[in-house]
Amino acid sequence: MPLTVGTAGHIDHGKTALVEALTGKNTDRLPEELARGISIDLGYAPLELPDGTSLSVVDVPGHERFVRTMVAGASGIDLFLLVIDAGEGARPQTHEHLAILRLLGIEHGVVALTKADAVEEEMLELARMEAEELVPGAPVVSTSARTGVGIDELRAALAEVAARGTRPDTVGPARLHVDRSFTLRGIGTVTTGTLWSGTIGEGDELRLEPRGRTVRVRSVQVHDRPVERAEAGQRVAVSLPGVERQELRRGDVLVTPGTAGPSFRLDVALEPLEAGRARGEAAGARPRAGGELPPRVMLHHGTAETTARVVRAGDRFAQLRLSRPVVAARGDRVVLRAGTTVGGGMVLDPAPPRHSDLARFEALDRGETFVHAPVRVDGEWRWSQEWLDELRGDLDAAIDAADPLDPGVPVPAAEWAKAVVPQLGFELRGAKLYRPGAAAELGEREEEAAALQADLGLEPVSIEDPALARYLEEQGRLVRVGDGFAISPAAYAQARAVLADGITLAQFRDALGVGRKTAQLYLERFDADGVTRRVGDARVLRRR
Ligand SMILES: Nc1nc2c(ncn2[C@@H]2O[C@H](COP(=O)(O)OP(=O)(O)OP(=O)(O)O)[C@@H](O)[C@H]2O)c(=O)[nH]1
Ligand SMILES: [Mg+2]
Repeated sequence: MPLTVGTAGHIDHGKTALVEALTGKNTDRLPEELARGISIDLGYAPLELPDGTSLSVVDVPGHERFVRTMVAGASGIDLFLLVIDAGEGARPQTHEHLAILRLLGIEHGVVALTKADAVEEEMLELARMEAEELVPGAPVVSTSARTGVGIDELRAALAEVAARGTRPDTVGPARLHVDRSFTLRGIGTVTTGTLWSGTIGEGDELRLEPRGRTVRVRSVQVHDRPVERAEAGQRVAVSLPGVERQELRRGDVLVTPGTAGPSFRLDVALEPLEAGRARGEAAGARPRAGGELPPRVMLHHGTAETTARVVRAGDRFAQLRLSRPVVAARGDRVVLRAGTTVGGGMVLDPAPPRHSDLARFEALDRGETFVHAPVRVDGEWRWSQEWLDELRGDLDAAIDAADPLDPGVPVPAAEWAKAVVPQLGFELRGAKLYRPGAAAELGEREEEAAALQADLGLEPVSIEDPALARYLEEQGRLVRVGDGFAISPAAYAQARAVLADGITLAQFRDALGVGRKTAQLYLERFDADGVTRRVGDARVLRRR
């Protein structure tokens, strides 16, 4: 059973050195990491334990400024490896990382006291006592990456907690939260992440969200080794032919089609920051769930982060309104930060209605389910009337804001579009939706149109707005020539009158009294309109 273990702990406490001692791999690879001697981005290494357990290690940075990166690395892990410098004891990010692990629901792990070679026995004993109090129930192992002391014991402790830990869900739909992507010569775009649930294999069709794109997996690797099928709990690299590297970024999600879509709202049950416990203070009253949450927070989910507005519902619940969509599922954990970690939550509804009352939250919390945004049930899409009305309202607002010359909105790029669009009552023209019978109108642009028309004559005038020009041409108010120019309809008629069978460009130019370039534009337009045809140097008139 593969599992992922993530490091945690204050800056410089020896996380990366310990991972290297365990796995033989130095995960600090960025030039800036090597120069500054600190971790900045996530690092990954495979770890085979003596009992045959294979773990993927995610090494996180400890610097205060990179807590967001730590959260991205920690979400999706199965076990923690909390690292505490035996000489320093617990420091601010020891506490914060521990709080984050608790908010993410990661309960099983090991505490490693590091740099045992650098402290006296008595100091080590103090550090051990502090660690046991801080993380009750977790094995505490003294180690030194420098001398190798305790590394075997640490392996044994990891094997023990791995055997106790919860199994990742390998039967559910596939969900992979992207943390890195790169281009490999001869292979194309490769993206990596921790597989939260399900399996991914060669040839699988997946959805890349929130972009809303269907992709096909060419090949799968686990820690640089090709596999037929990767399963939940593994570090996975997936190659996606036809996808540009720029189309992928940390925070994106690959999912089994039809199982999860992007959402701008999450209904959550708030999780308290266990401040008292995390700081090792005397056990105080359990803080109220949610406690004091600022109205605006940074939401961390999977490898994604976005600002969110917190709309409370009673003491224990909130709707989070996001500025960028996330792809979540019921039961997912989120972390809320505002400068520092301020709380967290468990997703009750990943796609809730905009307005929901306390009763709905409570029902969700009791395990009831509601269909709001579309879900696929037995192959068919279902959604609530309220959701459909919300969508129609959003599209109506977008149409109101659209250019009156083209009063339509693109069809939503979602999987449910085919099922939902016919229910909306809009008219589908090409790839856009319009109100039934809606026609282009100038609206407030009549003045602009009149000014443009007043400029027109024999000489082509350059036009700035192609949509406006197209509209005016349909109305018979101008004629477009070349790429981005227009003439008056009268000029077109005048030029048409001087055409004669067999006329050359030079003759036409002289007859019309314009320059060569202008003459050329007119003749091209006549060709396009089927009035003339080019034969050698001359134009012959086509007759119908
Ligand atoms: N004496 C001694 N020094 C150690 C040991 N392990 C790590 N160090 C030193 O501690 C410093 C920090 O080690 P890292 O492994 O980079 O610490 P880190 O926790 O990964 O730091 P960040 O990733 O920046 O949070 C380095 O200078 C290491 O050489 C050890 O076992 N003994
Ligand atoms: Mg490090």
